[in-house]
Amino acid sequence: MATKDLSQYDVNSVPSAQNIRFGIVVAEWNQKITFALAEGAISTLKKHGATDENILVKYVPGSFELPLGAQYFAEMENVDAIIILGCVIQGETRHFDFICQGVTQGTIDLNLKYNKPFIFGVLTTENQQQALDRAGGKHGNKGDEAAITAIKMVALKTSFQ
Ligand code: DLZ
Repeated sequence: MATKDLSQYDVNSVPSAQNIRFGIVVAEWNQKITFALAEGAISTLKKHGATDENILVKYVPGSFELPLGAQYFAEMENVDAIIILGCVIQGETRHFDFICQGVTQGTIDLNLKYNKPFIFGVLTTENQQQALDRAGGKHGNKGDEAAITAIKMVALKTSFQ
């Protein structure tokens, strides 16, 4: 289990997000948490130079729908990276496993199919408190981390061009 704020990072090690265009797909299921993840991601992108015009946000019903929502971005918008934000909380049935498996494999497939970064910002927790702790609570905000990862992956791709 995490024992620290996972969103701690060296600000100077992050490339500029100026002129990078981002898509963010947010699951509405567990929206108290996912909307907090989105706020974290957006404010972190802006902190590193992204503009409002270059941050596009769309919503899907649940985490299972995130890969398709992200694919719509890749096909219909000119974006450099897509950030996928969701929260799956363990219940009494195996639904949790199937949703986690679907969104994880779906995200990997998108990365390789479109050759651009699709960042996995999905919390998969045992309970709501663990999720709150990672959506602006004592373990930071997974949305911030997803934003940093998106910026770094776009910079990595650019470094090859
Ligand atoms: C059905 C369902 C359940 C039980 N739990 C979650 C969850 O914890 N987090 C989440 O994002 N979505 C959940 N969903 C909804 C599914 O992701 C999906 O929207 C439905 O199965 C319809 O495809």
